[in-house]
Amino acid sequence: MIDLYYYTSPNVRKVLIALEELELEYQIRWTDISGGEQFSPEYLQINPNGKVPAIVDHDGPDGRPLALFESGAILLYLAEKTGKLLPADPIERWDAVAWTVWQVANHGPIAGQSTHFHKYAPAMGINDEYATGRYLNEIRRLYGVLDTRLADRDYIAGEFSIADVATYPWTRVAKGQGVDIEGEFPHVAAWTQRVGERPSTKVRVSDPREAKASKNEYTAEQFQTLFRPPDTTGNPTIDSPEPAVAGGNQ
Ligand SMILES: N[C@@H](CCC(=O)N[C@@H](CS)C(=O)NCC(=O)O)C(=O)O
Repeated sequence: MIDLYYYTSPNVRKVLIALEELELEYQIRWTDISGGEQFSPEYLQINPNGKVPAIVDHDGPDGRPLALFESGAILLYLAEKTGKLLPADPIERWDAVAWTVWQVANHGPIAGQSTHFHKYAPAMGINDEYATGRYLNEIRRLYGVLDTRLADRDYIAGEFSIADVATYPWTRVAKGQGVDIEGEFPHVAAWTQRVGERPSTKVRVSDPREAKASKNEYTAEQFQTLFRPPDTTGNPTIDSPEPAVAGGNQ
């Protein structure tokens, strides 16, 4: 049995899709990141970085329990555990790993920031033209890279793999990133539709909190917990350290 530490989010959906594809037994451990549950001492034992997803595989290597964080590491682990979702041929396999790392190191983080400045911050009355433009330019560049890749193949690494599993949950919500996939990146749009037809991508979490969380509407307090913007009241925070004493450098 695998525990999936879950909240409605693209990074967690990657793991949900993989578990469904691989037909592994799992249970949802609801983790309310808008209420700060990712920072509880118990959860930090599982993910010291205080984010979802994380898993605990109670039947891990040699039957020992394994706690794992970072969606990319989890996908690689599940692929290794089952011998599925990665090509058998080493050259193709490393290609699939490279595209998986591309997603977790480039596409995912930039899509997240683009969503923040395009959607979440404006909903709180915060409009930052520089940040919005910077992340939108970079996410559009990344979709261009993916579009070129998908021009002559059905899946990112030839056969359906964890590279597709990692990327799909973010392309399906590209609108929130400020990107018009259908209009600008036809190969990405066709691939998103193709992957979205797989039953694994249609699974719904039955927890009653899911519907509310899916709306992505946050109170000011939840917004602060989740996004931790710099404190504008003048109190020192990690983002705005105490100003140096005038004439400082002593
Ligand atoms: N690199 C991490 C990113 C995880 C991540 O950013 N998770 C978000 C949800 S998509 C989260 O837990 N946010 C809560 C917070 O930042 O406090 C991964 O791929 O697993």
